[in-house]
Amino acid sequence: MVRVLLAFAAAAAVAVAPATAQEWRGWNTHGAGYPNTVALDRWAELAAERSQGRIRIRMFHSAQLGQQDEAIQQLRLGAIDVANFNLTPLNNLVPETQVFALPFVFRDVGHLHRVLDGPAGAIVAREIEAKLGMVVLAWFDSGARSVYTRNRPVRTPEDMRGLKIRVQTSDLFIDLMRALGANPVPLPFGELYTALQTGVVDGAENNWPSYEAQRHFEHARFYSTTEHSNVPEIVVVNRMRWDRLSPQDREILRTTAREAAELQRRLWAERERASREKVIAAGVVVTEIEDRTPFARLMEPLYAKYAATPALRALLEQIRNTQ
Ligand code: BDP
Repeated sequence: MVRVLLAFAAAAAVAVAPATAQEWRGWNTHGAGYPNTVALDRWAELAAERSQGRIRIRMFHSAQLGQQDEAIQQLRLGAIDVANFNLTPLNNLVPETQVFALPFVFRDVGHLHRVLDGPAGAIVAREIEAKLGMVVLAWFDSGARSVYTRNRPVRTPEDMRGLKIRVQTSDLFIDLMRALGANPVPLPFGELYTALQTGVVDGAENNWPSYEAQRHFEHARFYSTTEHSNVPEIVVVNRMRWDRLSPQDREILRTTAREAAELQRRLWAERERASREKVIAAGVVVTEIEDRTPFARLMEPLYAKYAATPALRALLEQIRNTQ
């Protein structure tokens, strides 16, 4: 009898334990040393420390829990608890995110950060929360995305004609490539290295750190600084998880996520330079696009299409009016 009771008590203790100290699963597409990876690990550390172990996040890096489109669904369902997502794969789900992906919409990095941390950032965060069942805690920088190709450099939009260019799952990016006369090929990030290697695509577009860290430069040796989009990234938590937290723990999670974002942005600026130098040393041919007007002009129709409603136009104005 005593044995049975003890066993029962032990089982009850196990059943109760997860409510206080359950480990959350975190998703991230990048590998060791990447600014996002370092910042997310720091976030987990800070959150655990300040909550005295009540919030325990185990980060799974390098897309171990799946590619980004799947991870977004997993996070909505609660199979993944926290994540860092680029806004592009949310474009088709939340129209407001498209405005942040529009070509040449941010004037410079300072402008981007002020927009993210200001009212426009709050609007986009609110819409993501309302539509997707996830709560946005902070914004990461993802730099400027540029085009890179396998066989020849891109100097003008004409050079893009007919090229198969990999894009993320986003109608806006599909239209952006079509506007340049290229053939967009949506592919998961994790499949791109092989696609470049085997010639399934002629090129792709990304920032310096991803181009370098994913080793795309090994097979696409021509990088052209089109800098056509500065689409940023979010740090999110599943809505049900969030709702179950005490106000104190919510505050801890939010504050530590913001501190992690500050770290990410600092590391980002350094890594952009370092990645650029590294690929140049490895023999990459950089084509500096001095005049981006021909690219911008062809992409102009995206504004009418993706900032079509009064609310989206107001958001665009909000960005433009951010000093
Ligand atoms: C990287 C983003 C990552 C995207 C990737 C891509 O950080 O979230 O998945 O680009 O192009 O810059 O898929």
